[in-house]
Amino acid sequence: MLRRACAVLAALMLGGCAGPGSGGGTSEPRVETPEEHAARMAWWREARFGMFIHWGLYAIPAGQWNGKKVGGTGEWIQTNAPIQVAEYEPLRDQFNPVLFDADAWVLAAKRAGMKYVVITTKHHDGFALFDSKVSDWDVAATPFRRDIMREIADACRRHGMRIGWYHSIMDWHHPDYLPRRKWDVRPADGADFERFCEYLKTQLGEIMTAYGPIDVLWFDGEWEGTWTHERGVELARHCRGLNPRVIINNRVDKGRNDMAGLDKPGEWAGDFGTPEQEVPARGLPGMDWESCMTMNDTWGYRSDDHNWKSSATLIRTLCETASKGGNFLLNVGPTADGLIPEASLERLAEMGRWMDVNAQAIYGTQAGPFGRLPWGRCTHKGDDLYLMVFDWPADGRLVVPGLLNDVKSVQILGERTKRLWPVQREGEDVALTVPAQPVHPAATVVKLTTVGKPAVVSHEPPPARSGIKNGVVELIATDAVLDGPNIRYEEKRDAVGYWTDAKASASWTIADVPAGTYDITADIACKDSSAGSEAAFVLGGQTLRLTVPPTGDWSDFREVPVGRVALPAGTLTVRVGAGDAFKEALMNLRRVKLSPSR
Ligand code: FHN
Repeated sequence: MLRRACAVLAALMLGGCAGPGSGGGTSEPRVETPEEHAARMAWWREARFGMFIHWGLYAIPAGQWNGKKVGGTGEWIQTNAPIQVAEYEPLRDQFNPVLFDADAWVLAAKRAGMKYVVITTKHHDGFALFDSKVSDWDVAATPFRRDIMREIADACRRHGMRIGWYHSIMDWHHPDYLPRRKWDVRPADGADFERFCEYLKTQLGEIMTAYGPIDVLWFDGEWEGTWTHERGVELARHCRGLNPRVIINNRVDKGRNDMAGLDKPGEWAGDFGTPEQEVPARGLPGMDWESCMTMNDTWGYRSDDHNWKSSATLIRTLCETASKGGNFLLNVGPTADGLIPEASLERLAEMGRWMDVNAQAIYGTQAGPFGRLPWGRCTHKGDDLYLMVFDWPADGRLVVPGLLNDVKSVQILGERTKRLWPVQREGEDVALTVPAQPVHPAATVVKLTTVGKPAVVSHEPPPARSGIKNGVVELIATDAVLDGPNIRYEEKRDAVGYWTDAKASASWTIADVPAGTYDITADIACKDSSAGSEAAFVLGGQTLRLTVPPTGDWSDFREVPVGRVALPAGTLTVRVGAGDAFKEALMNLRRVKLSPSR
């Protein structure tokens, strides 16, 4: 799990790299203390809100190639079309974003209330938006010639914004990167991945030193087999050796649990988790994480993507991430001319107007103390609770459930009349009388100051966890360690899904399981058309096979018997994978239960 321990592990990587292809260690590792870690993360935790920028050659085709629309996100066009490297390279000669204005971009972020900018220095197509000494597949070789990282870094410093470099490990252009794409006709013999890793480290050295100290390294494209945990740990160590203050995301290593973004159990490099296009279902105490999202459906610009999220949705997502103790990294995909799309600017401006009034409910706050709130979200700072009300009570009565403290004051941010708003204790709850109309339709913030640190009684059931209850071993989806392609935990189904590859598996390890004979059952869902695959449940040195029955659809869960097994006492590992038969997908799996046989 992405915890202090991982940060300490990451901090152990001070100095150069040891190990294969890394140029050898240059300094003794030093453990970063929790206090030092907290100091290094302090600005990031305070910031809560940043701008993501996906920009590169792919903005030129903007989702079309040879007169045809290419599906998928704009920055993936080379693979989705596909476009051979030799055909893609001429885009370099067309890149001339004469309307690019780094100050305008950085100010748009700042005025939206964002505190940091993370921009693609190199995406998967391998093209560098900076002047690299080790490649001419870079902006210096374009008609534009200007060093974009230089201009962004200078603008960020001018306007007091923190600087983040996104850098893709996966590289579809470099001849030494492996594996080759299926569509790539270039021969792979002679390709030397170690040599690619040296190139990767050299370019990272360039972007980490040529523009002054930068604040965040946002790695991506770490999911392929050639990139390993060992390489991730070494690379994080390399980067931290260049700048011990830099904050590095968890995609430098292999711990990420797919789009859910947080680390699987274990020790992984990286300072924060990276949920993508989603916000974790609940606050994750002790964990740093940042949800990254698009404003429409694409990261890199597509001329045909007009599916914009409303400003209200984006404001509420910001409230949602902050209410769970996370950061929100919101993306813009500038055009080939160098302009942030008007629709993005409109939303940024609207978010900025909301932040002008309510920023104190976001910056430097922690996850609120409540479980699910019927009317909105809550953040917390000292004795202040920021009630971010999405559904404003038409009857003027806002109930705060389970708040045990007395209330010192109630202030509605942005409310013109600074009057006192009556408070009524109703058993464990506190009822506030508020005006009939909200201040902002998306979210109106009620700042409630308590007497003493807020204390809340929650009737929310604690989040279920895997473990042994009354002799029954329960293994739940959210705790599964997932391995293999595509498989992921699906928040909305609370199940392991996307089991579309026979190599994928889900496993659990539970200590202190009593000896005995157990009946195994599984909560599964399987669309009728995909039924008939075979699932293999491997535990206690035995394999139980289940022919997956139809349950109707991927969300229709049913508990099905799997078999009976005798187990010795001790630590139990259960691994679920594909057996011999495999259809469209194996199944969705919500829970595995081992009940002592009667
Ligand atoms: O493949 C990339 C994608 O293009 C985009 O950069 C996102 C942003 O986080 N990351 C990868 C998909 O997870």
